[in-house]
Amino acid sequence: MTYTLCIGDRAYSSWSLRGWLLFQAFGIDTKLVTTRLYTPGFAETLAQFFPARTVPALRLPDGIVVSDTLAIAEELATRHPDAGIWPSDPKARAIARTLTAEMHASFAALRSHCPMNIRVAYQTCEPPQAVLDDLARLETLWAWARSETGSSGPWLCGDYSAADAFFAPVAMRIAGHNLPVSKAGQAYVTAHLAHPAFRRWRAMSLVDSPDQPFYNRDWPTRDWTGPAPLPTELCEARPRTQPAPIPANRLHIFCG
Ligand SMILES: N[C@@H](CCC(=O)N[C@@H](CS)C(=O)NCC(=O)O)C(=O)O
Repeated sequence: MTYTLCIGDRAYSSWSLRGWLLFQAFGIDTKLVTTRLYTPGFAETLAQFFPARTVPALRLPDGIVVSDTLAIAEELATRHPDAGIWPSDPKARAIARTLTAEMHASFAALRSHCPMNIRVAYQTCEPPQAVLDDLARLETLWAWARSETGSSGPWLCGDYSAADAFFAPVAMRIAGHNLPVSKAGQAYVTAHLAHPAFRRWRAMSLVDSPDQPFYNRDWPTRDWTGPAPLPTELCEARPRTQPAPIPANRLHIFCG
């Protein structure tokens, strides 16, 4: 028995990305079940994950469903204490937990004005003041984490932790919506775009299902400025359900 993680459209489901990174970025295996947001099949698939109503939803090996990313992070950290989901240093861990909880609960303006859409990059999204205020709050938290933990590398609290996994969709929003951030903020975004697990997700998100026009906006577009995606193929059969190791030059996504 192992874990089973249910995720939504990779291009649009920011919470699914967070949930998936909690496995992929920390070397924990899971089976994957995919579903599509805003389709009749969504509720049907989630019925197998009672009582979850949103993605991601995780079925633990003992059958219990954990239906929220923060709870998934805590559950995995408890079950895999050496995976590094939280920093081992108590002070850095408290900071990582604070950042993660803030991300989980806040930034409504950014989230609603700039929905995650990995398939498009905009020249501008005409950010209103509330979005700029959210960005300022994010940058305050990021700078505070670095200064308190002494992190001088790419990540906020030392090594990559759950806090970084939770901010990956924000990095995607900043890059995809060309949002104004400081040099330090931009460096953090760049680190996310180059992270192997994020690159794998992004490559898969470009081909894993049809577009959801609901997420499109009328803003002028531009070319993607991050690393080019690895060539990715959608395959009909699913000979294995757990993510393969990241191959050097090609990804296969098994649907069905
Ligand atoms: N608090 C939840 C939020 C999950 C969430 O809102 N997921 C969205 C997709 S990104 C969803 O399932 N939306 C479908 C719906 O609300 O019906 C978590 O942390 O996992």
